[in-house]
Amino acid sequence: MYTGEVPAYGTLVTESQHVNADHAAANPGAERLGTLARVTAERHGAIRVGSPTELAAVADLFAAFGMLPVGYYDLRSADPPVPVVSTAFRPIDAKELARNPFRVFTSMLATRDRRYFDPDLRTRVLTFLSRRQLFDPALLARARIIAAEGACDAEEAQAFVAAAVSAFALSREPINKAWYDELSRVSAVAADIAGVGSTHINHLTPRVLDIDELYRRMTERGITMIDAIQGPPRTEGPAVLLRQTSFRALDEPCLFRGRDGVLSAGSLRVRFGEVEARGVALTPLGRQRYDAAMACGDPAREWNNYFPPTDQEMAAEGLAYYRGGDADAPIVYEDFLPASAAGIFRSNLDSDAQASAATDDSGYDAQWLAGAIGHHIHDPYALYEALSQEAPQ
Ligand code: OOG
Ligand code: NI
Repeated sequence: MYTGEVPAYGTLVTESQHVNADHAAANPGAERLGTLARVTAERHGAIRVGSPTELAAVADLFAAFGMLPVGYYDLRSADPPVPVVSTAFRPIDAKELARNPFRVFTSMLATRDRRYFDPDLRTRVLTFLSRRQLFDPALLARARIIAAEGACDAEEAQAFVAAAVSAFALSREPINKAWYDELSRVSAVAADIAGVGSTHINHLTPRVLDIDELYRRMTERGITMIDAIQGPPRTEGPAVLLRQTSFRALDEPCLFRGRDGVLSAGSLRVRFGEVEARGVALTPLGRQRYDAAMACGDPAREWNNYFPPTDQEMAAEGLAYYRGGDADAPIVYEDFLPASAAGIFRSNLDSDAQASAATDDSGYDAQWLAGAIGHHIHDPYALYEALSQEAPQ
């Protein structure tokens, strides 16, 4: 669906496959962070929803695919802020991830935050959201049964996946222009989420073994990437966490409905492309070091003052996770980075959020979100810690 709708994504996937094959052929140890087959199949996507009810529906749908909410990201603390709180749906078991290396970063509009939504606007947003239906109730009912049974037969799976995919296509329904514009003044994200009647995959991200090379090749092919690769710099030592970069999709035609009810042709830029490279997962101590390195002004230059050059030392100093503590068995970072996520959001929006001087008494945090959607949100560190206790394979 996405290749059909966003042609530049097709180019990205093709280039990513070439980069991976070339990199694996030229570097004997290239597959230490994942086999060529897995990395080349691997994707993450992103969607955005408006309310806990909608997020709970997403959780039910993805549970049928063995994807559970992991981690809590508050992008309101980014600079500049994005008025959403997020989690990511993915398999939590290493064996399942190896066979099903898919994640969906899922953001929820922060309508309880008064700095962006005064009580009147919040009420109107909630009313709008309560009238729309992101997923067919029959699809969700099937999803709940599949999740409970842990399986379904192949024929049913085909129909189920096709129905789930179509729920994430970009809608061609006319958009109420006045409402969309009012929300755009709060934030482009608010309009993208609550200005339209459905949700859509806004990007899909292949994984590469060498993101600097991919960046070069995409630029060569005439696709303008954002200025920088987000996340840790390229280093000589072990790759850590997650590096990512993106490009803007083209304008896509849409229909706006004016106050007078008349339809007019317009365009929106709501979908884009992104690519990622993954490194070893950092422990809380390693993450503190990472945050300090990134705050130092020139992380690429200063990196060696924060991190040792070998996996042996990373393991011995308790900075990163390795299976059974074995430096030859790095545990890949399977999650996201809030600063990079906010950078990815921002690079693809026309304007930043306009915060008022009101105080935030929303109470948003991981526990609040878990309670609001009625699903446990897994702690990524607990998952890495448990895996590090297992013997290398
Ligand atoms: C999500 C942006 C976050 C990433 O890779 O960090 C993300 C969005 O734009 O909805 O996908
Ligand atoms: Ni992404």
